[in-house]
Amino acid sequence: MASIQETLTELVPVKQAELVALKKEHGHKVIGDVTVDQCIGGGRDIKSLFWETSLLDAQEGIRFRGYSIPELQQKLPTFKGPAGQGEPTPEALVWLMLTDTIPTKAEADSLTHELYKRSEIPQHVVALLKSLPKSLHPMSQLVVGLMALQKDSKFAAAYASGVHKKEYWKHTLEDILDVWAKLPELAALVFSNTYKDGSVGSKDPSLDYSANFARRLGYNKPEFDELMRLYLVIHSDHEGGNASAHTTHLVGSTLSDPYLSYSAGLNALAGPLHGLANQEVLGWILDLQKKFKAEGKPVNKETITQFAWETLKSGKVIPGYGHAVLRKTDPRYTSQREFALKYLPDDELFKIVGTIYEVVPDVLTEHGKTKNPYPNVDSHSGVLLWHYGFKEFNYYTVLFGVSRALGALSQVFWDRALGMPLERPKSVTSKWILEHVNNS
Ligand code: NMX
Ligand code: MLT
Repeated sequence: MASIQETLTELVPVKQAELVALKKEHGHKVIGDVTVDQCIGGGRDIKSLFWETSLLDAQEGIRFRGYSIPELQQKLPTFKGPAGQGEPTPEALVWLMLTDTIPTKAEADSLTHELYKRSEIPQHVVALLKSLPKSLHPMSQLVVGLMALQKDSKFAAAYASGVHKKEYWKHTLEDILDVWAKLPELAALVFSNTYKDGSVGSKDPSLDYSANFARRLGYNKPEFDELMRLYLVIHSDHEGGNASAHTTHLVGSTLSDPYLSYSAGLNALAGPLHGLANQEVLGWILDLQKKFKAEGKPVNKETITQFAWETLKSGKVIPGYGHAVLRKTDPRYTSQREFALKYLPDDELFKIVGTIYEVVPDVLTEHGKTKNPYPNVDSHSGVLLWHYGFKEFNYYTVLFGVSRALGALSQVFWDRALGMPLERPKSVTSKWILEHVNNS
């Protein structure tokens, strides 16, 4: 059986040739126009990014290399064995995102093993993390840790030694495998430094990436391992335009190594309109519970509607709802709901999430601003974690950060392998726009 490195070594020249042919045959053809609204409105729907690992349809949601989430659940190997025996593993998904092929169980396991081998964190990083104040947000701690690991970047070392550009991808792949391997370890250290005594649970080579991450965080229940697999799979990639993936790609295009590139992506993920929304959702639900308990009222459709309007009238967004490009309920919400129906149907917060779904789309529609009144991935993830006693919700975005590395860096691999150039789109001033529209 070929390793991931051997598989990619065979594939890279094939994909390079395909891209050359695509450019030669179709390079001059038009795939979209840009309106003034798009230019000043965050670039929505402008097709200007090249992203191989996933593609989003505004109505249907995300597909990874052509597969929807339910299809991944039917086709990808699981921890126990073939597809269908539980949730797919993130390692299997990574194999798919990198190679465009569904892996066998043995291939997915070989990646698990490869990552396990690389997972050690150097002592200087452990010490650095321990020195950070507990009050520093876990996302900031994660970025500090990842930046400190950059000392060992194999791409940066190869570049400094003058390696030929045709070889960049090999050193980039080395870094990417190292970052994937070490991120859960870093994340577990951040968790323990912030909420516990600085020590982390032990890992076990017979377990997969997700179960080992769970052990490091202090969780030792097969059901929680399954949740971790689902979580790491569904948060991994959301095509290229989302802020964390796009930032990673942009920084990577300067030939910054994967540590630097993904640290930048994490900083984007830490914003409340992006990944931090999952911590905000939990806070919102707890606030509403607290408020109505204090007032002696039940949490039901009526009180949730009231709370949603209060949020909107105070000039805040309802976290977990709306999306920049999706226009229907996020399939990642649906997959988490299905998990909850299977494992925790009677959970109180899960029921509240369900009631929120019954009323908030109508409230947002009546409010009349948001283009998509339906829930996104962040509206459900927190309550699943909470159910298993994972209540440190300021930390939730770190889990998102461990997952998003899988997709964003799979694309960075292909960026280097395909020799993608420095990203540098054109900007214009308001004066330029006025002159342009008046002259056309
Ligand atoms: N609650 C209240 N107002 C909203 C919401 C919401 N959930 N979603 C959109 N709007 C408002 C938005 O703020 C904007 O108002 P204004 O004209 O005053 O600036 C208006 O509706 C139009 O926005 P859209 O074009 O629908 O959305 P946009 O593409 O600008 O923003 C989000 C997308 C995701 C930033 C926005 O829907 C939002 O703030 N949602 C809540 C935060 C959230 O859940 N973020 C997580 C997204 C997923 N992720 O993991 O990254
Ligand atoms: C994501 O997963 O990155 C979010 O849904 C945001 C986006 O796609 O823009």
